[in-house]
Amino acid sequence: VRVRIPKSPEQLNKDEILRKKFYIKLTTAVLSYLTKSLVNRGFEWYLPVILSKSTDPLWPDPGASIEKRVEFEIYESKVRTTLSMIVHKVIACSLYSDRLFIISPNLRIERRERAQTGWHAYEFNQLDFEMKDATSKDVMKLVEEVLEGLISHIENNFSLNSYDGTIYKDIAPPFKVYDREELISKFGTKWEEIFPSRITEPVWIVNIPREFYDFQNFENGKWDNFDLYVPKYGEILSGARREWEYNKILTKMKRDGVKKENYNVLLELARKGKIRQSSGAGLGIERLVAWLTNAWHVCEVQPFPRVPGLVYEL
Ligand code: ASN
Repeated sequence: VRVRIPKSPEQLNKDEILRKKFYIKLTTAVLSYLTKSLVNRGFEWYLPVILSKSTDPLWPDPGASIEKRVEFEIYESKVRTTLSMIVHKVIACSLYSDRLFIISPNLRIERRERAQTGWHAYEFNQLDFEMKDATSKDVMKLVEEVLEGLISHIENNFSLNSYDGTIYKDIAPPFKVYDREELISKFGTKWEEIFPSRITEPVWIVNIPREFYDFQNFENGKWDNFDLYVPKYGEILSGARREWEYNKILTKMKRDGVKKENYNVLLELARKGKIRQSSGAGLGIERLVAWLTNAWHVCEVQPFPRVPGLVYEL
């Protein structure tokens, strides 16, 4: 099936502009509720960085599909655009804040065929947060609480009949937890495509092999990380307990072919024992809004759509 491709603002008719205004209103309500909830829970609010020598390797991650890595030189230094602020937030959590969050643009130049998934954008915004001395369970519990609060807030304060009238989501935490291995044996290796159509409420998926910063138990090989999947669409949040031990981080970088030269500061702090234990996650804002509104494409909720493979003037 080919997915309808979101248009640029100047291509929209009156009705489509009304719909866009609805997404913008809802995004405002979502951002306002989420930031308030985190600030009330003692989180400190950071502004994003965009250019850095060190950013998320997004590798190895079975879900990553990057067509191009954006790198260039400023002041005789090679910098990359932010893929996620994971490195910065782990360091900030060790040096500055017990709890912090950032709403940061993530630039991921996804392969152009991903326009058809309806679930990828080449620029999106992530609500990325990190908590010192917390476990994965603590983070999952916080996400469940905030999401449940958000949905009742929207239902109480937002006129739901504005568009489609069907944005009501019935959620009842705690969400079910599935091990990825269990899903592979049930649905095969393409479980990620099949599974979202088999669920009727958000669920957790745990134990996903991915980047060096997620904690892995070297004795049994299991990963202490998690994704939140929503019905019909798929993943809207991913997070983990973090690695903090120098030797483990180094071993994983070597194993996975990740260049350690890009992570000198993190490694040096870890070597000195200055990386504190933490857990955290990142929530895709546009994906959350797309799920809440039943949008047909995640880029549809963006005022200026960032569709993979399609560069509009705006
Ligand atoms: N934000 C994610 C996390 O906290 C990392 C990512 O975006 N790749 O685990």
